[in-house]
Amino acid sequence: MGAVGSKQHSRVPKASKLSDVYDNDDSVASRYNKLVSAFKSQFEGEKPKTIARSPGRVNLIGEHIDYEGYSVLPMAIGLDVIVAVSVVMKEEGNVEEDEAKATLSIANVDGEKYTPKKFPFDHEQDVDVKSHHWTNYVLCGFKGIFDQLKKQNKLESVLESAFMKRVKKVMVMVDGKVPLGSGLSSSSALNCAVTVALMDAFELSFTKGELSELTCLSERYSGTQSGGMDQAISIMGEKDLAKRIDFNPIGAMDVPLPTNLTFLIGNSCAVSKKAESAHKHYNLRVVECRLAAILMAKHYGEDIEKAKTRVTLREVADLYCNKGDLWTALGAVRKALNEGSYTKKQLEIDEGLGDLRKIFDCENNEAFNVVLQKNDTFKLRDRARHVFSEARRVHEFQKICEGQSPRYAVSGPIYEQWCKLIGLEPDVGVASDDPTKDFGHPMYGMGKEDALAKLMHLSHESCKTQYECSCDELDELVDAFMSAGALGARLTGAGWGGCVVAVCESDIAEEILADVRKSFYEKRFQSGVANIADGTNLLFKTAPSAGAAILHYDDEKGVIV
Ligand code: NG1
Repeated sequence: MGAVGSKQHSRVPKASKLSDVYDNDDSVASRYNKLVSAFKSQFEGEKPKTIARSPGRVNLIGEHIDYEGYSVLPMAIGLDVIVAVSVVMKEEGNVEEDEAKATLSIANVDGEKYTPKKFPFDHEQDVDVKSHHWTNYVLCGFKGIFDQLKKQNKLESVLESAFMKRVKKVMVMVDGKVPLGSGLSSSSALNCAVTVALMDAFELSFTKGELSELTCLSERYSGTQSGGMDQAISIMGEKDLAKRIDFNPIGAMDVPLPTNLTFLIGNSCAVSKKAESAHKHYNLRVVECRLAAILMAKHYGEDIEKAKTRVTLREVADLYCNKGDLWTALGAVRKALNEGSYTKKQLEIDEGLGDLRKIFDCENNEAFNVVLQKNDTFKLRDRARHVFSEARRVHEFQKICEGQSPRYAVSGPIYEQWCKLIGLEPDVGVASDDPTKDFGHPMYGMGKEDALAKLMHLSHESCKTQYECSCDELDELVDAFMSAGALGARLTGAGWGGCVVAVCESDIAEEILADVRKSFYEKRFQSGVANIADGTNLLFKTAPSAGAAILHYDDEKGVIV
């Protein structure tokens, strides 16, 4: 799916002044100055060669469907990670230096919380996924650059180049402002900022599309089977525009948001430890979706060995469900997959899939190996229903933003009555092989704002009940936003903690923030679950911000011009 308005062929912009990237804000300049002085004091007076930044993101709609190949609709936010890098070269003719192994030193402006580490300058080293150290994401970025060169058949020549052969040490200093474990993608912002900074420092140049793909793949070294949305929007985000991110091939299409609406972000204060809990949350869902895809392919009569090669639900829907028609796919789910859970034994023996470890190549994929070791039951129908209905909601959301009147409903009173009659759960949609397919589109006549909010609300319900990726704190925060007068609210990002995104009429945004501060946060400040000093990072208004950028660093004038 090539996208109109895609920016994947362009390069990351080189900004010469901070105002090219940030709204006027004095604190930005002092943050960059702090980065540079931390760099100099950590690395014995060395100066940065390159500085890059990449932002976090908020996903407006389209949760847990990127790894199934479906488009999602995020925007980049103002909070970002900034990285300074320098490369020291070996002195020519110095035999001792020639023989010494090159190093990669990584440090953080907040060195107490994020301790520094030194690694060999070796792109083949493993990332220690068991340690969950923050520098793992820096290593991901570092390795990804060489993977990309390999893919482009340039690895040998780059490694043999005079530049790479003379590298003595690479130094990296990081400062992150995206709250960790909050569903705003701090990990991808770090991976992307590091990748862009190292790319520039190594005198390489990849397109935004290449960077989006390579960072998606490289982040998998950290242990999660990342889908690609976070890296793509961090690299390709733009001020004032949300983006529809497509996959295979990657693309970013501009989506203008209604100007009378404001998006608000609230942190549930439940930290989602993505890497640590991947086996029972994120990676388990990736496994469940793949098993659902395999059983759907089998349902359509595919030979079992062929079915076992299917990876995503989209692949199967595109082949068998009326060229990917999502209503047809939703109908097929009801026929192909059982309600409730399947046990491993049911899948391996009754469904004839054989050893699941082989399907997921567990000998070579530790992430899937752990999922299969630690879980014995897999919910397939609910997960597939979420994926197809969420993909449908993304489509609808984009169309409404582009000015199409709200049409197809995934819920509504008439529709719900009708669903009851035919025994279908309301948010699932209508199968196109159903004779009553055209019955009722209750979003007809709805205002644009209400329709967008409704889609966000339905997305949350589906995440909560079908995909089971919400938690009590997220649900409570969604309710707090709704009671305060928001039009819609939903969890954003992977879930199981992290943030909620809400939408409201712009003129009452401040009132809503004040109300939610009272109803949700005050008791948390009192009990110590949340720190009042972090208040502005916990609850704030947001707008689409710029994506990754390289900043011109000049030691005389500083980065700030
Ligand atoms: P976060 O919120 O960053 O954990 C994760 C994935 C996305 C996407 C969302 C769910 C990574 C880096 N990101 O986001 O690709 O699948 O969950 O929609 O794994």
